[in-house]
Amino acid sequence: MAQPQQSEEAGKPPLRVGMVGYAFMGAAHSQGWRTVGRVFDLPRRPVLTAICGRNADAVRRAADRHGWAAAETDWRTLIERDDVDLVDICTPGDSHAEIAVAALAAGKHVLCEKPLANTVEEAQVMARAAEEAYGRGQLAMVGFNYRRVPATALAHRMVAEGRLGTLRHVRVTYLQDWLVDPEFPLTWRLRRELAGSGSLGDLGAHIVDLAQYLAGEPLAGVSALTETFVRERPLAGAVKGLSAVSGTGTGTGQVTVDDAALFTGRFTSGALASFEATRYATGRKNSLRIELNGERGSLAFDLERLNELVYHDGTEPGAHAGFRRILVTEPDHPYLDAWWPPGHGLGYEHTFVHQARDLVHAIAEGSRPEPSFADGLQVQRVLAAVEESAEKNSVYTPIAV
Ligand code: SOE
Repeated sequence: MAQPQQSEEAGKPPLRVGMVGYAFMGAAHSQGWRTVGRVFDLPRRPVLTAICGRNADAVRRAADRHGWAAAETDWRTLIERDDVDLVDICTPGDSHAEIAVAALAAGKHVLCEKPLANTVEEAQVMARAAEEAYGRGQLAMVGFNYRRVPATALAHRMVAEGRLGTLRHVRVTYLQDWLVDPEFPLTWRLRRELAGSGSLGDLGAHIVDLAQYLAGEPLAGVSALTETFVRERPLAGAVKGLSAVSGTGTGTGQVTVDDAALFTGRFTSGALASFEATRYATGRKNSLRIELNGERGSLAFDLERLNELVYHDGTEPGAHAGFRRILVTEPDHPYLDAWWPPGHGLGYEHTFVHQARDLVHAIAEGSRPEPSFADGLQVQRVLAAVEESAEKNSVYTPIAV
């Protein structure tokens, strides 16, 4: 039996975590919880108390592999444990609402993977439950981890400081290619009843949240196209990497979600945005790129070069002006004071460490973590407007408030 992972700050009061789910996001979040207390000076000591999954053998192996002290096979048991303070939900979207609402009712703090839910209605119920729980001192966060890349956090700081001036454009793409092979099986991410949507909710949710976070304002409306390129896929087949869940059964099944979504948007300030989310960008593995253009300058970020932020200071005289690369590894850059000396970069996994750090501090201080469930609900409303617009041949669709 693995011992509870303890940070070196053993004197601090524990924050005992119970996780539901143990696939890709379960592994990434586990890494965050295991590492955060060893890097950051935290007010509470994260303890990996229990992990939950339906398959007893698989979740036992996951507990041993990822350092969880106990394994459960029923999330209802997990959320009732009196040695769990925080429930971390790393399951497909169809279970987010039920687990989060029950965990909040059981007196727990909650971290829920993105997208918050599979529908606006579910997200509304979750946001209401989080607001009521806040009154009881319980906190809830949704896991839009790309806000916690030091370079995007620096971009947010620079936009908020006014370095870009009035914002005119945000253009953001999130490109993957794991569905290009039509023989890739019909896993849960391709079934609406489990995933809620396809690229739109999986990748589009990230870029909508990131665009609104960096712009510092919500979208007011969108015009959209979506497409499902391969509508039928094999039910069975082993898959590697993204989803360990192989399909089951023989023959083929219907893909019931979008494969790609392209949409434009208008922010409340009038700034314009363009978005692309696809799993068919052959050769692009996990390519998230964003650029913001303002009256006084521009910023650009590429997840494939995540230790860098490209900045153009439009106030520089023409002879010296140009895009320059900021290496985001200095101690006064977000999160970096706890890591390595300048020039020693970080990676994708560290966004989950930073997510855990910020949540632990919010819980210790009793302050609302960001992004909140209300932020997650707003993203859900944008996704719903995208689908509504796409169904009406890209008619501009306002975002319901
Ligand atoms: C999809 O392939 C995925 O795993 C997303 O679900 C994650 O949120 C993203 O961080 C990586 O890609």
